Amino acid sequence: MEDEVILLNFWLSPYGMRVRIALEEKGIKYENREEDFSNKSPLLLQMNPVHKKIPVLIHNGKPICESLIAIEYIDEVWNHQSPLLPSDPYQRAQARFWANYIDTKIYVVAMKFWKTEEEEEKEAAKKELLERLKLLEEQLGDKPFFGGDNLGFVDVALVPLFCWLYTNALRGSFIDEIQYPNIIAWVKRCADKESVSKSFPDENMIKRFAEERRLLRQGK
Ligand code: GS8
Repeated sequence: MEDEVILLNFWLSPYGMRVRIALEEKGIKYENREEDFSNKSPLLLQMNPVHKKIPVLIHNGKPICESLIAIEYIDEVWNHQSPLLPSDPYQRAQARFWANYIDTKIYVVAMKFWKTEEEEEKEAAKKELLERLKLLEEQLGDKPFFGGDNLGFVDVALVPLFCWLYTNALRGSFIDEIQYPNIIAWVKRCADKESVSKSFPDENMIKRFAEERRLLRQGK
């Protein structure tokens, strides 16, 4: 029987992008279904009754919620190619540690930075985010990917952040090549991969979205 794979998603969600990248890395055919947060589908409410959030991966009718859990699931079920987690238990634990750091320390402040309307708060979130990224800059070192020679779990967890940081006003001014040479080179290396570029939204769509938000804020 053919596997049925559906992804409940929202095009701008970095969490959704993680799952897309993992599916693309494995070459899995899936149906992407966009959700409207102001009118969530009955399927989303049924499949993720606890958080009612995307992404939800639905594999042969069964839901897998939380993006990092979905990536691990994908890696375990489709284990024939492109392993995302290392096979060594210690290395695997390390990868999970850094993915957890990315979720709890990086994405949390990135979301604050992205969503806050208040200038001072925005500046503070940016400063914090840059400080925390410094640790990842060191952790990456001169390795091609966090996972070593190939894109892995930690890379998939982090890279969607940069589809935002690389667009609109943030481009160039947010994170610079002098202070973050490893991360900058790594983002480019990731973006060269089809699994990543295919999963990133169109840059113009992000710009339009940011512009609409700006106008909305100004009450226009
Ligand atoms: C986060 C999912 C999430 O925040 C994960 O999957 O890793 N820890 C989860 N999803 C957001 C969209 S991204 O900003 C969401 O579904 N929001 C809808 C809502 O809150 O109503």
